[in-house]
This record gives sequence, C-alpha cells and structure tokens, in this order.
Amino acid sequence: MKNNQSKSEYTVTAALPYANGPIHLGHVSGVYLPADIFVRYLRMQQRDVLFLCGSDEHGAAITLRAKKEGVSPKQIVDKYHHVIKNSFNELGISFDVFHRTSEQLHHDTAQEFFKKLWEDEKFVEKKSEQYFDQKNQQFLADRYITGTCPKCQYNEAYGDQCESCGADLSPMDLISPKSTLSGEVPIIKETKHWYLPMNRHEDWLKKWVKDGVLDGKSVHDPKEWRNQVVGQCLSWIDGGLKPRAMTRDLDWGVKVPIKGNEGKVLYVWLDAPIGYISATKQWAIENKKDWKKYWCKEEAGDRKLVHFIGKDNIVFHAIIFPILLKDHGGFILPHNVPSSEFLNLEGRKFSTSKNWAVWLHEYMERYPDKGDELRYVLTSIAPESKDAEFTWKEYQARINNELVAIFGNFVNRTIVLVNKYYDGVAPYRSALTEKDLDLLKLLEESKLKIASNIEAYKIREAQSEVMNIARLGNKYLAEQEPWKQIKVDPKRVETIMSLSLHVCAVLSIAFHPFLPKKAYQLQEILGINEDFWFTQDAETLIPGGQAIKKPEMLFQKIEDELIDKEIERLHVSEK
Ligand code: B3M
Ligand code: ZN
Repeated sequence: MKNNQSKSEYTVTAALPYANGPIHLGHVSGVYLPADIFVRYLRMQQRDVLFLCGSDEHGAAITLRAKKEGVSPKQIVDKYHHVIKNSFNELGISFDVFHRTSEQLHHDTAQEFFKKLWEDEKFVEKKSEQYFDQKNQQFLADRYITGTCPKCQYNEAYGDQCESCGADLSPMDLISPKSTLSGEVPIIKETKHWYLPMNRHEDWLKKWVKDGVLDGKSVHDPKEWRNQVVGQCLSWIDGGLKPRAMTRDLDWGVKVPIKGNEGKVLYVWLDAPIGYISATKQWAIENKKDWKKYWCKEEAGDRKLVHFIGKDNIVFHAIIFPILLKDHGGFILPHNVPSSEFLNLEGRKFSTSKNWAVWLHEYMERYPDKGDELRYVLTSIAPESKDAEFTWKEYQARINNELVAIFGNFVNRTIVLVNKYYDGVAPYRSALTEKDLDLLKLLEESKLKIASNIEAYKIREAQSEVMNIARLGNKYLAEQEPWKQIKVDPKRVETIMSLSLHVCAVLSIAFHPFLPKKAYQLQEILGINEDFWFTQDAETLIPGGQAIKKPEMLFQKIEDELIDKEIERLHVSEK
C-alpha cells in the first residue's frame, strides 16, 4: 500500500506514573493504551521508535502515602514499581524500557541537568518566607499544605494547585492553610530556593505553541496539536508565567548538586521529565545504543518527540519541560503533546482515596485472557477530546455487539466455510466481479484512514475504522451468500472465500496495534506472519493452496453475571 505519510522516527514517552499506588483504567485509557497503539503501529511500519516510561518515585505523592501506610518511601516505591510494571506487561503495553527515578543513573542525570542550568545562570536564587510545620520540622510546599482555594472556595486545595477548579496556586494563596502532615496551622520561616524565571520565556513559548515556530523555523504544525492543549498553554502564557521554584526543602528526592545545600532536593516536576532521558540512557546501555540519537538535536535529526499525558500534566510537558530543554540547549523539543481528558467510572470520578476504581492489576488477575477485550473497550471510549465514561454495561455491550458479533463472527464464518468446503486449504481466485473490486477498493481506503488517524493521534477513530473492515466483510458474505452459491456455482465460491480470507488477513494486520494477542491468534489460524503494516501487494495475503487451521472462537460473550458481579464489587470495596 502506498502511504503518503512521511516516515518520521519517534521518541515516544508515556507519563511516568507515581509509584504510590496501582494503575486504574482511567490512566490506561487516556495515556498508556493510545501510546502503545501508536508505537506498535510505527514499529509495524519499520520505523525507528523508542517507547519510554518508568515510575515516578519522588514527590509528596510518595512520601505522604508512605506516612499513611506507616512505612518508608523506599518501601512504597519498591512495592508499586513492580505492581505497575507487571500490570502494564499483562495488558501488553510494550515499553522498550520501564525505568525508575530512584535509580542512581537517574539521580546523576537529573543532577547534571540541574547543574548545567545553574552554571549557565538560568535560575534565579531567591530567599522567601514559606510555611513551616513546627511539629514535623518541615517546610510545606505543594501537597504538604492544604487550605481554601481563593478562586473557587474549594476547601481542600493544595499548595500548588486546586484540583476542583484547576487553578495554579502557591501556598501563600491558600485561605486558612494547614499542614497536611500534622493538620496544624503553620508558621512562616525564611528559606532559599532556585527559581525558573518562566516569565522570561513567554515570547518564544507563545510562538512555539501557537504557530509551531521555534527560532524562526517551523517545527510543528500547530493544527496537529489538540485544541485543549493549545488552549490551556495559551491561557497560562496569556495569564503571565510566574517564576517557579525548582528546589524543595525535603529529604526524599534528588539532592540539589550544589555544595552547602544539604536538606534540599530537586522539585519533582524538574526531575520527573528528566526521567524520560535517564530511561533512554538505561535502555541505550542495555542495547549498546547511543541515547543521544533519541534526544539531542545533532544526533536526532528530524526525530519527533511525543509525550502522551493526562490533562493535569499539560503545563509540565508543554511549558516547563520545554523551557528546561531549551535552556539546557542541544535537545529537541516535543513535536506533539497528545493529552487526554478524564475518564469517569459509572457516573463518578475515579478516586483512589474512596477506592472508586477498577485497578488494572486486579482486572488482569481476574481475567488474564481478556486483556485485548479491555484494550478494545478502553480505546472505544478513550477520552481524547472530552471526558468519557467507563461502565461495565458498556464493556459488555462493546464486547458482545462488536468483538463477538462483528469481528469474531465474520472471522468464524469464513474459517468454518473454508474448512467445510476446502478441507482447510485456501482456494484460488478466478475473475473478480464488480462487487469484489468494490470490496478491495474499500479495504484500501480503510487502511489509509486507519493510518492517517493513528498518525494524527485519533486512535479511537482508527480503531472504529478497523471494525468497519469486519462490517464490510460481513456485508460481503451476506450479499454473496456462498452457502447458496455453492450448489449453483462452486467456482465462484472459491473467489468469494479467497477474498473473505483476504479480509481476515487484513483484519489481523490492522487490529495488531489495538489487539496484539488476538491479532496474533488470528494469524496463527490463517497461517501467516505479518508483523508489518500493509505492503504494496497486499491483495494476495493468503495465496491459494495455503493451509488454514480449524476455527477457534476469538472472543467469548460476556454474561450478565460477570457485569453484576463487577458492579457489586465496586460498591462493596468503596470506602
Ligand atoms: N507522575 C504525575 C501524574 O501521574 C506524574 C507524571 C510525571 S511525567 C514526567 O499525574
Ligand atoms: Zn479552586
């Protein structure tokens, strides 16, 4: 198949999950699954792509969790790093590397990065008055302090952000602040930090976000960025960027690499994105490659850096990290930041504290052979441009009405008939009719639509286009009625079945990025091994004479009982 898309190379990252708890379906649907589908598709095109992730093991998210469980931060990150890593693996999320920010290599990388910026005087050193918890002898930044949001009056806003209205806050903005650690009213004390003067970067950032222009050169097409990402960035920039402290008075984190600064660590949002770079270094060591090829302007050429994230991470990936990369110099900047909206669960927000969630590792434990079904459902409802919702009823409906009734049914009918009429040997084709040619033409169009949708990060649309191919196959069988024709014109039926087998093969390739295990199972039945995206002569994927195995059910119907049990489980385990 001719494909007009350019064959760019990619460095793809998926947000580093905090290792303070397991992953739930909201995370999977918005970030990890679309990233995995995108990457699998690129790999099938033989493009050079590196897929990076790892756990984010610093910051208040970790230490507060450790305090709650009465264990050390190290115990928390060790536990959840493995839970998270395994659950991704079970679902078939195909990272090239899943690193950890607690690794020495990461600490070294983040410290070097900070030091270079410090030496180049990219930070402003400033003394200021900050809240201090006397009982715990600790300064209170970010999530260590809560209070009432001055903008919306929500009374559990954090020192860095109000989760209710999304406002960007600093601890001094909070009304009636109190320490998250002790619950007490803090005192005010002086401390010193290094600030990133984000205000100095407004001009180039605005041109870059709005027009895709950097240093006078066009570097990306701004129309390719999602509206909500551009909108959020511009509203930050237009509202005036403020200097942001890049260090914290804490002991859990990457130490500030400047003499005389004991007791200070790097701000977690400085060290975490650098985690993408250290993950690359780890992968490069293990695979004897040069990490610079994935990040550094000189070595990377036109390689595209793409960050898959959730919407609460936009400012960090589309404003702060680009400033850091540019200030450091020598790095490529993100080409796109496909950010998702939120996924809700049965009419409510996912909530870790209330345990209103479907946890990925638990799902995989209960349904180890239904990972692809989950991938399908989550992609069908992915919150790409607006918030979306997962319900167990929809899970059942999507599986039964689409995977079973459309895809599974088409494949099954084809394989059953080929076994029945030809004893499992693919028939040869004779002259093609108008309808046959129409079918082939529609297939070609579909393949192009799937490819261009994936490359435009419209993963949900891409998957629904793949399902359309199965619909097409069903329609073709229904119109051609091989089961009737077999008595009248058996020669014609050979062509019909050859084309139907061809549609099965196309499905096994087109579904591969979305449903890797099922696609592989189908290829086993068809006796093919096509781990590449369509080639030029894709019309002969299954030549006459090829052995086709016995039919197997690709998908099982989901019974009401399972759905009832899952809904009940949610309510019972709710806190
Ligand atoms: N750990 C935040 C989050 O999970 C954070 C992402 C880091 S990506 C560098 O929302
Ligand atoms: Zn608010």
